[in-house]
Amino acid sequence: MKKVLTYGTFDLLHYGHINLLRRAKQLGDYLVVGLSTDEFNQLKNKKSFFPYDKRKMMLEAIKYVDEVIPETSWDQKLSDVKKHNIDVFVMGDDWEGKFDYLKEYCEVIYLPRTKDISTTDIKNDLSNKN
Ligand code: C2G
Repeated sequence: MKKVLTYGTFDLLHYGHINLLRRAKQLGDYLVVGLSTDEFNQLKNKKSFFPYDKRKMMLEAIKYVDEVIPETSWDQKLSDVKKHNIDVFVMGDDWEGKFDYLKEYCEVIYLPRTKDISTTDIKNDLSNKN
């Protein structure tokens, strides 16, 4: 069984996230998603609209996602790759090159981001409408 791993906040879930998760799953048979906790989001200077448990519930409802684990630190990726026997690590290409250190342990693939959609844009558009 080919296992795939990716990480993210996945707040205000949108089609850019779904495109990423669909393509990630197509690279293997089992997709593990490391979901940023609310505390880790603070380290990422991100304040998500939905708390971790709601974001987790929504991710688990997506047919491409097989397992959701908490992402609590920048440094857990290598141990996650080993612990979960990961074959392929995937991120959107806004992270191009940032995780190449994992190439010794698994395939590392950066997928093109979906254009013209982001959680930040959604928030800005909604606040401008009011
Ligand atoms: N993404 C995408 N296209 C978009 C928006 C997001 O392909 N229009 C991808 C991102 O590249 C990322 C994933 O969807 O691979 C999740 O995006 P975010 O929730 O914004 O994740 P991020 O804050 O980049 O967290 O340790 C890694 C971090 O946790 C990644």
